[in-house]
Amino acid sequence: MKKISFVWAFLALVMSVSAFGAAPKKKINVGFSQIGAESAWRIADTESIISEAKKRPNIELKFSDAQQKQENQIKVIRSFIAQKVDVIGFTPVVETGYEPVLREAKKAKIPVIIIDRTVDVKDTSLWVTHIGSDMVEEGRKVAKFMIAKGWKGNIAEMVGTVGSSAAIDRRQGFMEIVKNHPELKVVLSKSGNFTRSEGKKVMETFLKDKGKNINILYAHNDDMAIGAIQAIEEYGLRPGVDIKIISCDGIHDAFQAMIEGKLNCTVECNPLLGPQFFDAVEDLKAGKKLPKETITKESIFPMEVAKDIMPTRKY
Ligand code: GZL
Repeated sequence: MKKISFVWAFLALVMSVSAFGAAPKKKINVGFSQIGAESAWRIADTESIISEAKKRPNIELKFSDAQQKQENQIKVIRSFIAQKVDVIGFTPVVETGYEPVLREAKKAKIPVIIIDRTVDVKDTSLWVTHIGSDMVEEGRKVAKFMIAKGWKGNIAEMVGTVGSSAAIDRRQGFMEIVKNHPELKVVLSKSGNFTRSEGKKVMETFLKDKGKNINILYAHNDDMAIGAIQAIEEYGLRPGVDIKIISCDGIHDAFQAMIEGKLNCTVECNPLLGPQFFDAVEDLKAGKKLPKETITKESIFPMEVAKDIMPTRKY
């Protein structure tokens, strides 16, 4: 008799709980380590991640800005592990040096999703999936644009952050094509670390060294190109005319510079990765199998289309 009343009491409890609404679903705790705020591209990327997390009530986001320092990223990833987050997301400042902390995450059974830049790690089991651009292809697009436009002469290359996959790949794709075109010659190459201020400083050194003998500037991102444009004008030359300029990202200020005739082309690199990142997080937690790689679709914008396209741009 006692047993039956216990069963009824238990059923009544279950019914009452469900009558007052099911117990709140456990949130998915995500720790994200962002590189920094070095460029307009990065700021747009951060905005995309944070705003997307806010749209998803089942996501609890712990967001950290590493101020472009790898040691800060490693430290905060360790703290995410200690806090036992459900998923770790990050964009590596540079390609190497993350293997130990990725092994610690794996040992703690915390899956890692990489977006944007990549890591150079043999053991690909250390992360679940990568979502980002094909930056070797972006470098190829830069070279093919120069050739299609019939550009000739001395190229100054402004490299992104040394050791980053973005800089390595954009140079690799570019050189793969240019090496077969003797009319294009890289005579200067130096890192501006993807920032506007360093881009201006590096361009000043380029101009001091080669001045009017620079025919083309290839900047690995728009922010460095915009810094370079200031230096070229202060030097007394016309950016986009005396020195042709092409860069990567496709930020708002690049479109403005193209409308003003100071930048000749920008190769798009999409920073709005928030929705794809959190879709991957939710799919992962739902037990779905994720592709190892998801490449974002991108375009190329010559100055001639800047005025028409600019109103459609989201970053
Ligand atoms: C590219 C990204 C680069 C951008 C820069 O995917 O990693 O980092 O081109 C940013 O603007 O700093």
